[in-house]
Amino acid sequence: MVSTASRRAAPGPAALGSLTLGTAGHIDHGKTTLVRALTGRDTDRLKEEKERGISIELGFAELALPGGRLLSVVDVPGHERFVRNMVSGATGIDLFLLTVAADDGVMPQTREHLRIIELLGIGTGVVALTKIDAVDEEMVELAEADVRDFLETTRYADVPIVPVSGVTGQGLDRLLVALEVAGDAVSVRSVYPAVRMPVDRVFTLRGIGTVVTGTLWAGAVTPDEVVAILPALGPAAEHEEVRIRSIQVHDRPVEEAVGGQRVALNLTGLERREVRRGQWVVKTPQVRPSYLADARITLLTEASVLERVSRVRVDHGTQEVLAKLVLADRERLEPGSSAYAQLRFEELALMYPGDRFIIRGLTPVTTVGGGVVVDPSPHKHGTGTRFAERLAVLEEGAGEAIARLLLEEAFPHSLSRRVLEHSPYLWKHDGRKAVAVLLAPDAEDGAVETEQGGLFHASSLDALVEQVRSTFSAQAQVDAANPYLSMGELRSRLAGGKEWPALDTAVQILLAAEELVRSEHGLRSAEATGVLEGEEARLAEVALDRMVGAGANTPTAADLGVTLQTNEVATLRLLKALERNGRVTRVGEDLYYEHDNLVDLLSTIAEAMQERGQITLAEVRDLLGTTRRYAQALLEHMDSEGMTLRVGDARRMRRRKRGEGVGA
Ligand SMILES: Nc1nc2c(ncn2[C@@H]2O[C@H](COP(=O)(O)OP(=O)(O)OP(=O)(O)O)[C@@H](O)[C@H]2O)c(=O)[nH]1
Ligand SMILES: [Mg+2]
Repeated sequence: MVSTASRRAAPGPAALGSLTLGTAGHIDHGKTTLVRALTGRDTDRLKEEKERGISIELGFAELALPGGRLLSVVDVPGHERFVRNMVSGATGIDLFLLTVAADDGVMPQTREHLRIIELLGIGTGVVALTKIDAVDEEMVELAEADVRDFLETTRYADVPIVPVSGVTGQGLDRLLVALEVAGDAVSVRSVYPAVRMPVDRVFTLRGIGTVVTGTLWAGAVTPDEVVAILPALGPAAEHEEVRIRSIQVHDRPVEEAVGGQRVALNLTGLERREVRRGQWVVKTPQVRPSYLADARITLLTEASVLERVSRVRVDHGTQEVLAKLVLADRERLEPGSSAYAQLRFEELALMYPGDRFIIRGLTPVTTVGGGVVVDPSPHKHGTGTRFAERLAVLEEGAGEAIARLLLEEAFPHSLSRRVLEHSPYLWKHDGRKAVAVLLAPDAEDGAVETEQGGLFHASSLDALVEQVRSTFSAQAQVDAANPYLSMGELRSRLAGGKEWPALDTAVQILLAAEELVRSEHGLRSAEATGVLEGEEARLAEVALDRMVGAGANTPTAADLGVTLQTNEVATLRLLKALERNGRVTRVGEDLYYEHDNLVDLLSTIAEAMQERGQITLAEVRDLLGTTRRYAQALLEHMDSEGMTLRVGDARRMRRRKRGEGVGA
């Protein structure tokens, strides 16, 4: 199992580990006032915020709990126009502090914010019922009941509701205790174990340079380390190796910042305009930015039906990007249900498997749902059950099922064992174990490891081996004289001319099994018998040499055996192979003529026959200066080829049909 414990590992001086608390709640429900009452810090820093009396940007403060734990507090705006900023703040938090004003009760952004928190997978939190100083006790009770009713519709039915006043300080002690309890209950979040931080602010400090801030999601960073800023803002703006000069956590310099902490990084050699909110600071990025992501998405019960293709806003980390959302296996998605979908972004996004995001409509701009990334760099695809089935394997399958899928998809290429074991798709699994299961001798639909340490999907490779096998047998059948194929020919027949590593492996397998033979002419099926190679080919040339100028008195197999110093069986094998190659023709028992020689002999006979009208055996014998035996064999050959007709003791030409010629 890839350890996600690193998120909480190596706690800093705060000993209890770093947690981030995010506020949530409708506009004017007292979030900022409460944060100030708890921490002493006014997080509404902007002039516009002061003037309008509302929060716009994220605010940050540090809260020391009585038990010693330090919480990083992110205060978010409640205005419906700033939900995007709220999502940026809520991303990466560990627990929430939802405020509901006792004089107002549950309002639209009370619901929307808590839905967002739910969709982001935040485990727990506390509700503060604020402004109790402004209402009577009965109102407090009514408001509390209202909140409880709402909580019942969420996964947070059991979180405590603490009545407080940010103005008088009433109830704050109880609130701190409730936060303490909630903090202790925070379980390790299952986030991808990559060291990364979504950038929420960028500024320049005189004499120091560019500073970026954010909440570190996992892992640890130390000064002097090199990080990448992703996705690049353009082709000319790639910053893959940026050095961290120094780090601060809540305005204090530190030698190490860890997951869950509020972090400010001073980056060297980077102008302020070269980095912006929405980008990520990543150490050794294992996943690359992509225009596509496949995800499981969930539609809120309050949302309307989602059509198969729709345009949406996707809020992920601190980035908001427009996207086309394409349902993977259905025409429409009903409110309250979930399905797989492909997101096609208009800008590059950097998503890791398991990442949560929020989906908002274009008009009206309301939260409609959220999702979890299943494949951060899929191929572009439309709607069809097979896409959903593939995603189900990646999301819910056992490690070996995922590894098998990756091998199948990589085919006809192999994956190195190391790469497969560390695949981002196996982040929730033990990659080594998954691969070992596939390589076990009794594995069903397992993997094959090559000598070079590459892994192939076994059944795909089997199928290719079978294709290669039948390609060679077909070649041997079609052209017995030339059963050979070069690697290049095989490639163009089976792989469209491409370099397929699997094709080389398939050939190696068949060579090792002695089903294929490699010769000077290329590769051939071992079943292609009678072909002449090597020493046999040399002997055949010697035999042909003797036969070429022999006229009617062609050497017999026995004669040739003497010349070649081979036995009769071997000589006949040679002659049969030459016959298959079309170089010699069998004319009688043990009598073979070289092809061109035979053509000459037969035309001599045919011409004589034409002149004389007919011809006898004795005349042929004399004409060719040979013996009866050879003359007879030649005439019988002509008979059987349908060139001549027997008339008593003589032969004459058969009337030729159109298109027929004289030939061997
Ligand atoms: N009487 C009383 N007034 C409060 C209390 N909390 C906040 N207020 C007042 O309510 C108004 C809004 O408070 P804020 O803390 O700015 O509310 P907010 O939730 O941060 O608002 P946004 O960030 O804009 O969503 C201010 O005038 C506060 O003084 C409280 O507990 N009692
Ligand atoms: Mg505020």
